[in-house]
Amino acid sequence: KKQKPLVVWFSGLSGSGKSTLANWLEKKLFAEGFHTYILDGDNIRLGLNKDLGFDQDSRNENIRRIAEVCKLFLDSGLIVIAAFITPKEKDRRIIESILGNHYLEVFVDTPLEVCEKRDVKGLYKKARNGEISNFTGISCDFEIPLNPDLHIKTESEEAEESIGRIFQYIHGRINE
Ligand code: GGZ
Repeated sequence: KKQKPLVVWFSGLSGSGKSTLANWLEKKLFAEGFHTYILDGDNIRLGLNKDLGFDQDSRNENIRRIAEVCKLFLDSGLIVIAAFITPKEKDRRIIESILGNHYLEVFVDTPLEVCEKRDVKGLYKKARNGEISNFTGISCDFEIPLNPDLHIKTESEEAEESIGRIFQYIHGRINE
């Protein structure tokens, strides 16, 4: 099957559901015969970017390097699914400047209260206790995306529906 490369970039708070959606989307694309690769904190922050922390400069550099890696994968023809908080609008524009119209911005919109209540990894609790500094949503700002291509409200839509909507949106752009 012939495909056109694309980067589907999920942005949103920790615990908003980015990775879950990324994995569902990969499954859906695989079932449809597309070749994909997921980039997320687990394979980037533990490897390539393990020298980076969570102060603003490190986050900017984190995002910039990831966008450059995405660009390499685009050259190889893949559909890249990236899942990073990407808290600043300025960084989203940097991604766009690196990837051009191959960049698709998806805002995973889950309210802070909901993410904090889930607190799957116990990080919000630690952030509230001051054990983690610069924690997005608590001690660091998340700027609401101004002009995302897709806006996913995880509270009012099942993941399956969201994935269906994303697939509808991108399938014209990834079919050669
Ligand atoms: C935000 C943090 C922090 C701080 C560690 N702030 O839910 P997680 O655990 O698995 O995902 C979060 C991940 C965020 O890394 P990103 O590369 O996506 O961030 S950014 O785009 O802002 O560069 C969280 C964990 O790292 N984590 N400390 N202080 N998230």
